[in-house]
Amino acid sequence: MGTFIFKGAETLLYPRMTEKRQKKPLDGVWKFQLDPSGKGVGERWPSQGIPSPIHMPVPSSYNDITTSEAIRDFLGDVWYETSTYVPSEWMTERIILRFGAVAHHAKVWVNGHFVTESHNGFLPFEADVTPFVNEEKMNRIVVKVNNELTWDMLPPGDVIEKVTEDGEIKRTLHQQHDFFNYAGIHRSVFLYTTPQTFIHSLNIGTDFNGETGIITGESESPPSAFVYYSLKDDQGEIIAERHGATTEIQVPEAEAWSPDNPYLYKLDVYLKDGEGTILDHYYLNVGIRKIEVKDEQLLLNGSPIYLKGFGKHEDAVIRGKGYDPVTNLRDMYLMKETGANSFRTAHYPYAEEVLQLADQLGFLVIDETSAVGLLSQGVPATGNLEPVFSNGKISSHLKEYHLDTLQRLIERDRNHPSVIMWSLSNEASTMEPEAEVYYKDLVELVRKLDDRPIMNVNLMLIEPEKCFVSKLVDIIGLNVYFGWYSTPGDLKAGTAELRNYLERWAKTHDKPIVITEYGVDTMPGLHKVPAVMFSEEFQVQFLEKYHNVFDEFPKVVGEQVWNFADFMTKQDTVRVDGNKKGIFTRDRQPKMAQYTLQKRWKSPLREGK
Ligand code: GCB
Repeated sequence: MGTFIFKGAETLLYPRMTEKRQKKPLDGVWKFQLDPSGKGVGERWPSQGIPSPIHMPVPSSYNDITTSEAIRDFLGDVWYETSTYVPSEWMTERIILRFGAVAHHAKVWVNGHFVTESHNGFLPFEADVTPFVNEEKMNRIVVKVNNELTWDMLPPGDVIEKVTEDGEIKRTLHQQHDFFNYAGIHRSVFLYTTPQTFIHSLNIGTDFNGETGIITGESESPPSAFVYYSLKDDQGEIIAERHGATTEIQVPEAEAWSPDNPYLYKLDVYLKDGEGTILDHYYLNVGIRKIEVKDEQLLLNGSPIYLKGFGKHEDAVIRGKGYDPVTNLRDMYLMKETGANSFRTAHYPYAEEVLQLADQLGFLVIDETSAVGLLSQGVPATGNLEPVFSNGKISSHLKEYHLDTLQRLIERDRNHPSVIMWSLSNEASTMEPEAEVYYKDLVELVRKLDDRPIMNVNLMLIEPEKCFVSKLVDIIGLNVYFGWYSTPGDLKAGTAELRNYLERWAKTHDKPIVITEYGVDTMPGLHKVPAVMFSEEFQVQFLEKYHNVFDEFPKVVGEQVWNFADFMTKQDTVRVDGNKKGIFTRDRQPKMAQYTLQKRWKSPLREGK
């Protein structure tokens, strides 16, 4: 299997309408067909259309839309098709076809011409389709999507083939990660335009010294054009104007961005020719804030901040992993209501629209790559871990893919004030010495691209004294389930184990710690006194006991419960219609534990909490 990396000339700027740019969402109902024998290309579906389609919504996972088990559990190629006119006035512009994300592999044709491919299920990709679109006829867009995982990509997985008793070959997916392998066109599809001379990229940085804010801007654009920045406050009043591709703007008496005051400035960026004519225009929201790790604390705008919140998933009833503004906003209001100030994009980059709202509503986001499952076991991981780094299971292809994902994640998300740190991976086999070289290269790449703190999230089997990666990062993420996966049901023993584990981490590393996961499966409506596992009472007691222990450790600078809501997993003996560790049900109604969190998170606990 070759490498899955495609560094094209694409830009990762989110499509926006301005007087110089247009966009047309292609979301809606598309045609769809399974292709179990992989005959679509041979039968020329890209140019002739897919022959026996059903209807399928975009964006959405395709798995849960119909009642067919064959579609839900399908492994292999599926095809999507839509058609659209392109307005005449677009014909002098660059016309770009952009996908927010397609899981996991996609090949795209426009009017029969192959235009691009992607092998990253959680990041955007696009193609300049200007040469391939017709002015007067409908344009056919065909996408082949494949949901198979390999160990050359993230998240890794294997397709296992077995011959059944009746001689059929049965293919199943073997995966380490604990979420359903939803697939399809998961995020919005846009056709958009840019002028021929256009802004390729923007890198906005901010700093804050308690009074003055500093905004730095860096724009990549053609040498023949001039860049011009105009900064406005939230009322649209101009605060500063600057010329030059690289700029620095000082904002006296700046309004600093924070979860309590998510104040956003607006930065308009123009490209002009020698005569001052505007060639291109793009804009961004800018939150002035400073995030740093210092003295074993996490500081926001110079003061300690304590993260309260959730590990989430992009997961909802029927839509699966399809981006849905309705669910997303409900989630954000529920999180605010619970007193949360943060969340982690476990276990992959989320839709750009999620981060846009996090900027506006004020959430601190731990932005994670799709590196989940870089270890020998699935869930629950107990007992001895087999090596994956030292025995070649993790190949140089996978590492290149990981580096590429990280780079593109940073390029996509670096302008969001809500993003406060990068999470390199979730629960990798970091007790192998070979992991050190692997992670050193990841850390080096991040340091080159951005100055935000770096986190890596650890499995509770990782021994602090033997971890080869934690020393490389700025802040340590810990996933802890003592009293659940170990000493099940015994919270006294569980909390003692937790205390001991945290003591060991605090002793071996002079870094702040965020509890990135803690939680228990809970059936809504199941009540038991005395509490037993899976009851609502048990979830409440688990949280309360864990919180008491967290409060003993000044180095613990955050707690994010696993999970915000119940979510779908593959079928397994340890899962009842999915993972039930949600504080909310899958349809976003509270379990009793929401009130436990609300009580704690809405009252001040210690500085920054
Ligand atoms: C973990 C994983 C998460 C699982 C969770 C669980 O440590 O990071 O993906 O869903 O445990 O519930 O077992």
